Amino acid sequence: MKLIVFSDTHLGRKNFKVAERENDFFSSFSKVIDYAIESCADAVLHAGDLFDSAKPNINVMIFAIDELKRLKEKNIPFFAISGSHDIGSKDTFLNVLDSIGLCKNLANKRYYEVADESIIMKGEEFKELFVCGIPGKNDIIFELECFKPKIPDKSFSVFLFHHVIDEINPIFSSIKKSMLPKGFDLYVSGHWHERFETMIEDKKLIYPGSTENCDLNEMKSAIKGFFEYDTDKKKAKFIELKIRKSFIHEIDCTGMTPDEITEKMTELLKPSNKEMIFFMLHGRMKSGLKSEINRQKINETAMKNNYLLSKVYLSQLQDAFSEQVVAGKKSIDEIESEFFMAKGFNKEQARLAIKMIGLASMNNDSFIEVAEAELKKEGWLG
Ligand SMILES: [Mn+2]
Repeated sequence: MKLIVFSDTHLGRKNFKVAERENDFFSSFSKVIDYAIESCADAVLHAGDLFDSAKPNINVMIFAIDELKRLKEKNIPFFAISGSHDIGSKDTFLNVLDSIGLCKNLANKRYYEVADESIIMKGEEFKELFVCGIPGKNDIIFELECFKPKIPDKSFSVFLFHHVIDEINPIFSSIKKSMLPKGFDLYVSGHWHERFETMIEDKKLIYPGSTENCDLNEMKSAIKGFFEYDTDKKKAKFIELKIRKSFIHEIDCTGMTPDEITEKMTELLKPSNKEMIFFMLHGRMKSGLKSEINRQKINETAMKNNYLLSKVYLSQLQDAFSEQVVAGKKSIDEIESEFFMAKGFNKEQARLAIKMIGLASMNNDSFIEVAEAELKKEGWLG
């Protein structure tokens, strides 16, 4: 059998509030569906975060319905689990898709049966395939050892989950690889947005990763795609998706003036084909304030040169030393730090709070995204 395996499609996500970005996420999804149909796949598997939210906007719902209908017309079943993004506090739109027969949500409670001390996982059978899974909730891990999969004889069995294992990243992991139920032929997980492959005993565990860049951090590595899995050869082939390009320029502005910095960025704005460009500025300027950097000129040049969007990040950049500081008076950082310590913050929390103020004062509409990325980088957010 041929299985198409993907994950973290985050339909409905529109990063940087640009309409085209929503279409980029749609486009990646459609390409996977096209591939499944053209390659005559037997089944399509999705490991969570199909949508960016549990209640997507109507245009997003219509898009998903239309795409899944294409699979249905070819009799290709679509198996999924809800991920951390599409679970919601009460219910998930995945259950609507399930109810109208376009998807099997294996995280739906009808697939579990409580029996004595254990929970039987019933899953779904299709031809010789057996698929079951758990929703991408962290509290489910406490019940994990109670789960008893009911794997039919002579089937090719797949376990879907949506958790980061310790082997990928001990800080961001919510599950130990050793906790996963044994006896499956293939393990597929989402939540980690980069492609990752490992083994569980002699069986493969694959993370296809996200199909588009969900944030600025992801754009740094930016290889996106999905897996084609051959159950006879037990081979997983990664197929790369062509996505919109982005350029990230980290510029050390130490010893530069605001005009020189503006000029340097302008030079980097070569004619584009609707790419995205980001300038991350750092260091201490020779003179002037960061507000003197001409961001309007950068924006206008970027638009003239056909970029989809351009962003200048100043949070790591420092104004030139003011005379006050040189004269031995307190810097703004010191004053802020004292303020937070007086409020009962420890040194580390105060440092982080000051960093957040720096980000917020950029008055940037992607503040939340940037702040989240920073907190993640610092290990405060999973
Ligand atoms: Mn995700």
